[in-house]
Amino acid sequence: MWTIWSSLLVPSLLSGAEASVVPQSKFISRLQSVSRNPNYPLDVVDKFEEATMPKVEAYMSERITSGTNNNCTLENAVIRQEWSDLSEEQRQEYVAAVTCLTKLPPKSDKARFPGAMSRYDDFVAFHMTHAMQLHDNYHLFGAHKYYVWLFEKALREECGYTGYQPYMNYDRYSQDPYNSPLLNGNASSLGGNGELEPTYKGVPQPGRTPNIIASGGGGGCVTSGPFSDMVVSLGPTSMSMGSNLPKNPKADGTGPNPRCLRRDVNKNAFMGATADRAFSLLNDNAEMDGFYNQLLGTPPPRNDPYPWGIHTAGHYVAAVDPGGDPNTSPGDPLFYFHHTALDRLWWIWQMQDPGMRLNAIPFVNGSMTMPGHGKRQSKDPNDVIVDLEWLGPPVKLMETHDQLGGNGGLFCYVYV
Ligand SMILES: [Cu+2]
Repeated sequence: MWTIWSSLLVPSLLSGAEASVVPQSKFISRLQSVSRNPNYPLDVVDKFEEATMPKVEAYMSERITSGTNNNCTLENAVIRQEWSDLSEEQRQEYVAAVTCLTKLPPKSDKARFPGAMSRYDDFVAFHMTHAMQLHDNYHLFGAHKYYVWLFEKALREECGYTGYQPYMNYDRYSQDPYNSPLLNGNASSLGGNGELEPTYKGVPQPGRTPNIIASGGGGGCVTSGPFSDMVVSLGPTSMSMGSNLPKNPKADGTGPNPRCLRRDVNKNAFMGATADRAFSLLNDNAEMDGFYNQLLGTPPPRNDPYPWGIHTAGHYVAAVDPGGDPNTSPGDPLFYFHHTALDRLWWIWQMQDPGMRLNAIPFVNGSMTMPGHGKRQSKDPNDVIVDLEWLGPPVKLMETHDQLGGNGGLFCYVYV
């Protein structure tokens, strides 16, 4: 396959004699041997990611020299891949592992979460009761990195999954999400669209023009593919965007409320997270505050038909219930694909200048926080602990910023 790496080799090849001994690191060879879906040529972000890998190598060799890599190396780091780059068998193995997690008994407190039916729901239960904390300016990146990593760990250790958490490259699906390997409703997809729910209009976006992510024609129960028989129990909460949903017996949504998974596969949302937008996010922001604001779409972009920001866009590519409820959003397995995609973008951004960016946190001086979740904060980030309680042991915030040796070396992964 033609890649930036192979193009780097060309001048040496042309120069003759030493062509056969052009050094290529084991890491680069390893990444090049990862299979790719030929239907999706590398986009501008994929190429940017490839071009970043020599920086990652330089950075890791410094870590190894200084003895701070916690045994993580680029030879033993695991590789997270895009959904369509996995084989159909690998995709089905992932789906089977998630389904397995929805059948294992919960470990969360039964009295507090009578609606949590499974190990899968343990994660939803945490997110729905800690949404404010998880989305403040300290936690948005690091806490979600840890949260997704713990989910991946549960899939592997409790359900025998042999792969790693996939991400979604929104751009691959933005032109025709309905027929995409992600959402076409085949056995190797994450399930299909919801049925038409005429009262579902979309996701209001007050303050933006347009001021709604208009419905893509779904909004009701998913009827095809994996998760069409998923039983959603927790929620909805007061923040739900769904329409015609059965009410939860408990006011905070923690009671049992068995119902179908509802979706609206939505091109208007996908279009807000295309590769050109992700590239601008990565390339136009040397400072964390700018990266964070642009990711969240604040201030709202003008003269843009899809002015959502990639974070919001990615949440609504198919979400209604529970995926469209900011509290219970991990109740739709797509959540993990979205937050893994954001984790990848964050990592690529960090690795442009690890010395400056690895530990960067937005708005440390506390003048602003994520809109709608704002209370002033001015803690020293080194004092912040990410405590996911029943999901895993507490970790220092700065440990969650480092996917190549962080969390005592338990984090050790790259993206391709
Ligand atoms: Cu979240």
